[in-house]
Amino acid sequence: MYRLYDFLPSGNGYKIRLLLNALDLSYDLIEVDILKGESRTEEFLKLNANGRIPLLQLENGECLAESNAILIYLAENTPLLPEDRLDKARVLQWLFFEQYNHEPNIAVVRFWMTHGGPTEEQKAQLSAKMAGGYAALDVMEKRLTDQNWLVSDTFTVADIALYAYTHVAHEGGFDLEDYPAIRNWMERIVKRDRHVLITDH
Ligand SMILES: N[C@@H](CCC(=O)N[C@@H](CS)C(=O)NCC(=O)O)C(=O)O
Repeated sequence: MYRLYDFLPSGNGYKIRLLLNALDLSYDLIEVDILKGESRTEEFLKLNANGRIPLLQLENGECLAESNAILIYLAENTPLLPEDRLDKARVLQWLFFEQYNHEPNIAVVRFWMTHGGPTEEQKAQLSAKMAGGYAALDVMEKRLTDQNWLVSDTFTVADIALYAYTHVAHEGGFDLEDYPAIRNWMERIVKRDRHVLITDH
């Protein structure tokens, strides 16, 4: 049985819970309260030297970190990761985009806003972070205006990775009113079998 170390409000962790449920895979959830430093204990650092969730422990005890690497591992040989070389690379394209352009803006601002921010220091970065977040949403909107899904018109782990923080972007103050294609895409995701909420596992 897989063991997932996770913190339920985390979008990075939610990606893994979305995928495990979509694939109907059972797992044990080990909750790690990152706000109390539980991902930085000596014990946890032995599992992930980077001190972060999500962390997937396999049946043989091996541990895998980085949400998008975990998505690729679990989705291998399933319909959620295309076999076609170019389509598979396009999934990776969206996963790298998510980590470089989307998450550092949208997830970070959400974290600030839901944890007592913005502080004076955060305020100094806020407009750049908001602009970066909207720029990422613009890229997604353009893609989803013509297609139902991000890659090859089938639901893949690219959609899971981008959905995780997009669906809670409003908690950071992002307004999705001008993003109808993204809103329709999110509705399609919610209607899929075995969809779970960010608070679920
Ligand atoms: N790039 C990593 C980011 C992981 C990450 O930032 N995790 C945060 C929660 S979303 C965390 O564990 N923070 C606790 C800490 O830094 O102590 C991934 O995609 O998994």
